[in-house]
Amino acid sequence: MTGSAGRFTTIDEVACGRDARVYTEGWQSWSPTTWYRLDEPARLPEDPVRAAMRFRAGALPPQTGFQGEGLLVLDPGDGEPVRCYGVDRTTAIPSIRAEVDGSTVRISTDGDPAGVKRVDAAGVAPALGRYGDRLARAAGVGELRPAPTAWCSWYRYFEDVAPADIEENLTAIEDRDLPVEVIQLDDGWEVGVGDWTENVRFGSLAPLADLIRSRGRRAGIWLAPFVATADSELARTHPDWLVGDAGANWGAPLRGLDLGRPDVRDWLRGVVARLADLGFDYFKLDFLYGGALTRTPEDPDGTRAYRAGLATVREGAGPEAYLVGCGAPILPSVGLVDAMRVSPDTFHPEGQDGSTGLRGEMGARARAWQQGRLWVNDADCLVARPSFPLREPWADVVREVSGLRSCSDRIAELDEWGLTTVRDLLGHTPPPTPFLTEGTHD
Ligand code: 9PG
Repeated sequence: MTGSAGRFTTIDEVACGRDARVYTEGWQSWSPTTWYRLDEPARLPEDPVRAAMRFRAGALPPQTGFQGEGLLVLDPGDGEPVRCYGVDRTTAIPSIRAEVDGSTVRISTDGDPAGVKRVDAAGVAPALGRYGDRLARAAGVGELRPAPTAWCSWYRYFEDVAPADIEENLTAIEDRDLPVEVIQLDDGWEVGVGDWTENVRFGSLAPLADLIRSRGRRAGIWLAPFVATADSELARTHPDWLVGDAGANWGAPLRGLDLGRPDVRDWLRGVVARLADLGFDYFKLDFLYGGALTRTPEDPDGTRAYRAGLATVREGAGPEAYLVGCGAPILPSVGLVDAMRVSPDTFHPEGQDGSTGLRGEMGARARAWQQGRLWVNDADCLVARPSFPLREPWADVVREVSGLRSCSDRIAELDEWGLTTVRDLLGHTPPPTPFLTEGTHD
């Protein structure tokens, strides 16, 4: 479950104090990303499915020590500058490790040592800010667009969503004059993952998109364009389009798409363009890590194919569409998405009772520095109904570190606090610029 095949070359050795901390950038949106004390164990995959869905294929972290994907930060904890070790490119992303030996930390990489740049600054926020600015410049990130506010079906309806639910909430949003710009249909409309046509419950998305737009809101849609379940029609008809092991969900093994193939990209462009033609102009692009499983000598970590795939999605969606990455490789997405999920889900269906905690808090806080530099940070939906016991602390996290503001309740189930909080958080979206207080590791 751990260990990488590649060789690691030492690039630095640093004497550290007792308050030293290490930050490890996770591979994708859902990967653990946080600051650790040197004596803390790093988070490791519990099983092969989680390894595929939370970590990086072929580059699992070591049993001891720390590993970041393309970026690792060391605060020596003795008043000396914070050191960011990171790449200023978006393909061929090396792993970067920190090994602790007494009070010395050894930094190493499995990539070209010259490609790992060091950015030093006095303090965590200035160091990560400087690194983020540099990466954004190298990746050609243009002016960032303000994120529209959204209502999302997932955290209330999950896969059982039906057109009537969308219409009910659209009307409820109007009646209460809530500051929601996009009505975003999540998972549940499609025949299957890989088979991006409407299931029997939806029939056609055309009337639904028309309804949303005729009532003055934007239409948003979820899709997982870079994966397919092994039992999909796509897998049956085009087995040669699929690569790797992308974990499992929807009751089946998941495979990635080989986005290095022009025929796959042509198909992908068509899938997205059809939805754009129906009137959708906000796309929640999920499980994107499946697009970086291609391995060739020219593209050894699949990141070139991945970026070609994301560029194809943009072609299909059109230049004005708002693209939100989710389950997406972090560094390889820079410059190609408008917003990025920087944390795991608010909850999975079994966690609506609060029993699984604030799953999104750790990553959303640690990655706050990415806001306004790489993209707009999406910490995931606010859930404001009274039945979610963690709604108050979760709203605080969203208020503090989410640049994209969305909510996901049946509006009719909101009490006074819920309505006030939706109004407040969605009515005060931060600008697409860095957060003023990006915090420290403590
Ligand atoms: C729709 C959902 C929502 C959600 C996304 C994503 O590891 N897993 O099995 C796993 C399942 C679902 C999931 C993340 C991981 O959630 O983050 O907002 O859109 O898909 O299916």
